[in-house]
Amino acid sequence: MKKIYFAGSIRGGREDAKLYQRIISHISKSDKVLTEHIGNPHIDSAEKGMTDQDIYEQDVAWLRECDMVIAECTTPSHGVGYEMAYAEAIKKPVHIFYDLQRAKLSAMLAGNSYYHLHPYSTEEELFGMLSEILH
Ligand code: 6IA
Repeated sequence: MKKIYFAGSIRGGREDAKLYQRIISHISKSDKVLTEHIGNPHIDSAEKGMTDQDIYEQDVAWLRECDMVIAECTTPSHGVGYEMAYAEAIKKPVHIFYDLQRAKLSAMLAGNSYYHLHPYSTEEELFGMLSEILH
């Protein structure tokens, strides 16, 4: 079972939280998602008691532990951008998904050949590509 670090926007905006939840469920069928809370609609209360420093340290530890990073980057997020760069620096494979119609993916991700980019038009396409990556 691979350990997957799933990244998605939190303070950048929660418009896609339900999509994150569906992606996490899909990955969890075959692999272990270290960051299951990303899909939690009540993340504010779930993280109660954790300082920003706790969150940062926990997430960096999980990034170091994981076998692969999968990010949904349609909603822009400083935290996700940071995680993408961190994952590259420690040479973890990184797969970036984004909705072709809705996303304006940053040139700092779109222009970096290190990343495996997966633009999609439908969720069916997204889940098809996801299954292939996890295969
Ligand atoms: O800048 P953002 O908040 O959108 O960054 C989102 C990314 O940073 C996610 O991929 C997470 O891995 C990480 N991250 C940011 N905030 C948290 C968090 N609690 N818990 C876990 N990971 C986080 C924030 C709770 C707060 C809204 C009360």
